[in-house]
Amino acid sequence: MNFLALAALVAVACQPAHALWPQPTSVETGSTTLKLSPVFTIAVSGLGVPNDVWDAVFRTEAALNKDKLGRLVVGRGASDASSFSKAKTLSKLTLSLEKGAKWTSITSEAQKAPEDRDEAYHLTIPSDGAAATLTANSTLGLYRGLTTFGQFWYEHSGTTYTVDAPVKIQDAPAYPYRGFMLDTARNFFPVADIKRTLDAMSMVKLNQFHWHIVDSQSFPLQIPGFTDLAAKGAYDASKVYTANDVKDIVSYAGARGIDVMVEIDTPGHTAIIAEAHPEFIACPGATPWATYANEPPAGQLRFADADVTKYIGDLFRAVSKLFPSTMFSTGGDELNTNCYDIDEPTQATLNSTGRTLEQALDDFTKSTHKVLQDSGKTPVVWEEMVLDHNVTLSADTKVIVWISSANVKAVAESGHKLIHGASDYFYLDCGHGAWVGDFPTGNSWCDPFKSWQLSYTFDPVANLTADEAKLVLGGQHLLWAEQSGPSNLDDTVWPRAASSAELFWTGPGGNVSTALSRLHDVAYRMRQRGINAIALQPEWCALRPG
Ligand code: CP6
Repeated sequence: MNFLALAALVAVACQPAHALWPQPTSVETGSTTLKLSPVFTIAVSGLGVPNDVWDAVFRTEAALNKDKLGRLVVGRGASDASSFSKAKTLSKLTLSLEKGAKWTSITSEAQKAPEDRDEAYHLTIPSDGAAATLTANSTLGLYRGLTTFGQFWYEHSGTTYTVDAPVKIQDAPAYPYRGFMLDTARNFFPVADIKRTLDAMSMVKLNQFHWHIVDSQSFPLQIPGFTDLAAKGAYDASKVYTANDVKDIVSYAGARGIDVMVEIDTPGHTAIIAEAHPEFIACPGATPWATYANEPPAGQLRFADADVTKYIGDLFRAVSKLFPSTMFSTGGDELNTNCYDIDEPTQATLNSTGRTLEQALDDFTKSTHKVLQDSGKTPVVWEEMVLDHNVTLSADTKVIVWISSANVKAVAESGHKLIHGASDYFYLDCGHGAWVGDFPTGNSWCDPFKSWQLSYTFDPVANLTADEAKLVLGGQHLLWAEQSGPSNLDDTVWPRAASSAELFWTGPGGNVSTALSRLHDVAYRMRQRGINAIALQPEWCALRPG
């Protein structure tokens, strides 16, 4: 290889970054150096500014001015220093709502239905030292703009600066649902891990935490009126989420522009309920487990039973009160019918009521979903509920694709709004290893490991008609936690999950080779904030002159 070719390769591998992530939909930057005043302030204009807006403002100021916990700077830029002496200093950012807009909390805006969220904002940073301006129609938009503002700043020898002034950004997301799913049932994650995950999510403008909180292996959620489930189903008394923990997580998320959608997966993935209510569960512990469930232990709700249906309805009503989101996932994946073939009570019920199993499933779904709708929630289900089962779903039910991206078209044809999360692109647990005998040590069929480049280049509207494309709400990365726990959470998720954050904010068509240097900076900043994101390239690359 000759020298020029090598130099070109290095340049591609280590481009200086405009460190924005996700890339705004419209951005103009210049090439003037602008320093940030050490006494930089953010001025908010208006009366009745909500507390979570002030908190976001103070956190941004602290991060930029002094906070050693979460400096938003990277150590790049030795050659930029030559322009410091001539550079003007920015000492103020003014933040205001557009005319006619009302001050509401970031939390209440984030907790709206995805279709009703307004995350657009307008940001300018002049190069002459005049105040920067951030405007939006909602406080959620202002919050997104603050995040973008914070991504402009580098530090060298104690000077905080950008080389991109003047800046003009008009930004809004391509998709309103940009999520991350965490399974806290296969292994437990303490509240602090979840908060750290929410921090990382907000850094890349993700707005939806999908909490797969319970499953067949453990029931860590303490539900008022149903406390026996966690008392008997948590791994131990310390591995529970109390109602206060949930409140804490929901409000921490809301202040960061994130809505929390809970999932109580039914009628499959429920074996653990037998610990408190053995009478509700068919085929508990049946062997060989693989005949009766996708993962041990076997055991699913006796959904044909009227008492079980009522119990789950009551449970949903109680759980709904803990989560202010408009959405509630009732799961519905991987239902195993063999389990009911060997369950005498279910067979007796079907016989006496003259229904098929599918008809009973329809009754159960209609009844439990009605409770949710009466509680003001929109049901969310996994794809099998529309592709494999003959159940009645309200037209507003949202569907998450998981089995394969090849199923997106069929889900769209059902007319339901859909959320991308196909295992062939978005499963973070894939590539961890194979199943060995009775012990699930991984999901070998979703191997190999899914790189950030793979999800980054996913096309959310592939094969869809224009009308079907309108049903796409967005998408998410997912972490099933059979082989994850607090010790490998951050490095399994970050910065990989940032790739879908940009895909669904900026829209498809991103270029992986120019994204790399920006994503490298994302990972770097996450580590500064205590999120153990993995390296994507040598640190040297980020130290290259801009
Ligand atoms: N648990 C639940 C799981 C999975 C699903 N639901 C899963 C299936 C296949 C793979 C990974 C995870 N572990 N409740 C499917 C939605 Cl490869």
